[in-house]
Amino acid sequence: MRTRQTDWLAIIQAEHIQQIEHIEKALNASVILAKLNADGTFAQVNDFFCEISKYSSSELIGAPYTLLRSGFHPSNFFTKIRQTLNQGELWAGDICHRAKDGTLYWTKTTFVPILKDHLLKHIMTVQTDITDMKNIDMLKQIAYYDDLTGLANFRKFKMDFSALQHASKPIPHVCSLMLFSLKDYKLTMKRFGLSNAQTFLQEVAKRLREISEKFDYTVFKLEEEQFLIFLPHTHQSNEYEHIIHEIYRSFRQPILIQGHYFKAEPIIGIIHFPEHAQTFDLLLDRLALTSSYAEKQSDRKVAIYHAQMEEEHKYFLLLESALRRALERDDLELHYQPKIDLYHHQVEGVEALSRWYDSTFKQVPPNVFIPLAERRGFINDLGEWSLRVAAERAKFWNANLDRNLIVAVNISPTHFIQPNFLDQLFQVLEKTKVNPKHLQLEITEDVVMEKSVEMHTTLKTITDMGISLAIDDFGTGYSSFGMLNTFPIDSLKIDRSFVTNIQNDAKKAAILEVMIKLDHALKLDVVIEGIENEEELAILQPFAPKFAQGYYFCKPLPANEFERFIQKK
Ligand code: G
Ligand code: MN
Repeated sequence: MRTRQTDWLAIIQAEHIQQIEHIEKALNASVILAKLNADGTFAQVNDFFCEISKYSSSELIGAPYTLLRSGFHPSNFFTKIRQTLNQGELWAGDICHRAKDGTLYWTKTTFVPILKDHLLKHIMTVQTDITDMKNIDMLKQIAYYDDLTGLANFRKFKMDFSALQHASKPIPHVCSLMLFSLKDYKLTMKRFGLSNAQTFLQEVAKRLREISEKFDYTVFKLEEEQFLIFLPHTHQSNEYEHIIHEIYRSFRQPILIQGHYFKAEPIIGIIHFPEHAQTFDLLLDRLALTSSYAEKQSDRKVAIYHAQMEEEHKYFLLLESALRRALERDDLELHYQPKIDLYHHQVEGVEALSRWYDSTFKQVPPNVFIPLAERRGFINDLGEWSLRVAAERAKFWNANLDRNLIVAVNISPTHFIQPNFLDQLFQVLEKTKVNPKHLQLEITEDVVMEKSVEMHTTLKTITDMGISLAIDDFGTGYSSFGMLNTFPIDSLKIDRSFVTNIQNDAKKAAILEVMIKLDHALKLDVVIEGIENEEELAILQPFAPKFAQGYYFCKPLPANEFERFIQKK
């Protein structure tokens, strides 16, 4: 009836309706459309909606929108959308849906609230499929970012670096790189498990990122505990000095994970581009070299690349293969330094010390070759060798020298915390048939003081076997006197730094006096190490130390010379 009317209003209305129909047709043919009821259930869906969601319209109508929930978004995601719509506002964003067959699809989504009398009546949603784009984004995320820490990864660094260098041709962009790693990370984490290691790395990443916000640098995550810090500016400002300072300050604070404190000591290698290396690969090789150099520093483990490192690197490679060979051929030697009982003026025991003479490298000091074996991963073999040789000696001397003699062996902390340490020890006992009472292990206080049940059990197992334990270099680490009581320790060997220069340092004498008193208080054998002359001994005399060791009494001697020394006594 209406169409027959010819008044203006009718014509306009007809045109409107036609226009709306056209729009609806166009929309239907191109986008995913649905109309929802105020309670969030489907009222109407178009073919595209069915096609992409793989549900039929009869399955969708009446069902809640959350039927398509993918689990990708946080749990309050839809509640928040709902709040926006209830306020009469439009919501737009990307949503990940789950189709009927379980596959995921992404849509760029708009929800439009249809209000009547200020109340939400319907919701219209218009969507476009952006699954392909999202997949590419996600692939990029996977390819260029570290999952655990969210930091950009090495691939990203390589790309950024190359882009920067290309952009600044013909003069290369001047910049610096820092390789950040942590001392003893792998060993510590091996003992505390993967999930703790991951939490630990997240905290490390967080601290580095916090510092990066103060300074203009980018952090990239490499393998394990390695991070790359990229300083895009010229290094002439020495900005890296401030950064290193901040890093050290930040990592002085131990990391607490499940009741365990993890001390993380940074190792930092620095290299400048293009000053120190002109190609990307060379830059990274030399940075790695610089980092291994930094690791060898005793105090602050920081190093800046210099050409001499290459020479030293070659030297250490040769030294390493010579050491491995010497170990195979049994070319190392143990020397023995007597431990003197000052009350009875006799040799109470003996400390075995490894020595290495090589025809090319000459006498290599133990403080060079032991850390080398630790770094290069064969301290186990070296440690096993010294345990076995010392045990054989202990067996032989106790059978032939007509006296009881305890042979003490130094155990490197890196060796001691290996999972197979106890097995090795059992095997040595079995092979050599030594009486465990004639064997003592010298370990450092940091190893003992670690508050783990595991450590306590290990120490107890050792003493249960009959082997005694001494804490070596006492006073240089972190032990608390209170804890000494709780460990099955037999002897404290006071670090020789307390004796050095004691003539001019009254404080040292006072400390030694207290430590000697521990002898009675804790029922421990206290051994003063490093007494080199009569003067030093005289200063200590009033405190009546019972045991001592040092060049003044006897230097470490080869086995046969030690036998002669002891027979003279
Ligand atoms: O850490 P430990 O106490 O195990 O160190 C033993 C080392 O100390 C050996 O290399 C040994 O040669 C050395 N040493 C032993 N007695 C003395 C001494 O009186 N003075 C100095 N400077 N070194 C000593
Ligand atoms: Mn020692």
